[in-house]
Amino acid sequence: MSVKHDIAPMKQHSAEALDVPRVRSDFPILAERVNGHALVYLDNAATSQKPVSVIDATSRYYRTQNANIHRGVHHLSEEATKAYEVARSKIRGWINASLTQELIFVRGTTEAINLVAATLGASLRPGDEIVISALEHHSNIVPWQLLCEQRQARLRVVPMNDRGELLLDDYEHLLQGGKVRIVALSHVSNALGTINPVKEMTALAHRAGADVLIDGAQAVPHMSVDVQDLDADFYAFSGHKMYGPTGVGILYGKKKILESLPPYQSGGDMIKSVTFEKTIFNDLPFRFEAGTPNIAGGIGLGAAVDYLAALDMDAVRDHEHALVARATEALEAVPGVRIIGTALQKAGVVSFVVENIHPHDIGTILDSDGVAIRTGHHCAQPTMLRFGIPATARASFALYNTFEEIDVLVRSVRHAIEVLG
Ligand code: 7TS
Repeated sequence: MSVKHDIAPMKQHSAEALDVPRVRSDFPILAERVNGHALVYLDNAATSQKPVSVIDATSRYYRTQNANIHRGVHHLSEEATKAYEVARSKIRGWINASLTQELIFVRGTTEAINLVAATLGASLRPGDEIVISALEHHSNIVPWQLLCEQRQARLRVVPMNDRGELLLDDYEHLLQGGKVRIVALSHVSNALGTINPVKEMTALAHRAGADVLIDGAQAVPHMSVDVQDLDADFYAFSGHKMYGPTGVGILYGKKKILESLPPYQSGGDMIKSVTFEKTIFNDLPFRFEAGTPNIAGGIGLGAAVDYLAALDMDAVRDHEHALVARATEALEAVPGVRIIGTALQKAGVVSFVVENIHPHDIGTILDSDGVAIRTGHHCAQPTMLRFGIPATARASFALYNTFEEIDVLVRSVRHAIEVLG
């Protein structure tokens, strides 16, 4: 095997510890009570909570800046355009893209992947291959499946082992066929928490002549991401999972590739000029941003980046790593509990099943104790199938979660077993 799997070891020298109580005070919803209990919010992989600064930035836009962007000469339109484009620059810096033209505002990860499938995918020929992995979210499976049907291309899947780690020998073997045009992989699995060695996998794909899309939805909230270092051609993520608003996300794409792609959606803002005979398309990134965007969302995402940039992302990663380790150890000690996804490199997620109890029932008892988790297939049904289960209970962590909250989670799981077992 030519690739080492252990790509993200815990740093030995500890980053400056995260000031969790201070962080918690920035998130008003954490003071809510649910069913008579203090809220313990452990459904962060579905969506994270929002700090005051993000809430204020979106509300300030509507109170003082609201206008459409990229068109008006009046004061408010200029203010709104400036705020939106400043947000784009902040996000550029945060993921270390070299140009703001390489950042396309989209609705979220799902739209980002659909955009790439619809544009890059348009050049596929019959017999070409697309490689994804066995632990993808449905949004990184279905668009490729549809594309394969349209272009008579073939979908290939990198398998995983019983810990939920991708089998890199099999991946290399798939690439050797010489037909792979696109590789689309999650950076971090939402159902298992596995961190995939995407930098190494990208390099291998490039050597085989394929373009690479990384689904970073579950990575950007948990670790610093440098798109130039990863060298992926596309990197997609959602604002709402990284403390920003819903309905906004980013598709990063290398300028050279974006310039070569046909338009995605068409209409206003993505054009330079239109006559009934011919339309000249706009420059990047606007040529992929048809119509009035989620302006408040973009500005809010800029505020979320400010929030994270003021923290040490290594400290965030270390804190969450400790939470995952503690939750894993404590849950494993509960008779009847089995952890699903035991990769050596994990971020943010602990999925588990309890003998003879359906995950939905666990979730309902936990909710009565004020603990919010997600239960189900997590939009990753092939992952569930691989483990021979229909669903898991999933606790997913954010920078504001505490060890005390894990104690509450584990007590509540024991409570559920007492009631249901
Ligand atoms: N990719 C991954 C890895 C995800 O976890 C999700 C959402 C998506 C893509 C889609 O993101 P969206 O913002 O476009 O919806 N994952 C989850 C989850 O784990 N629970 O709810 C949504």
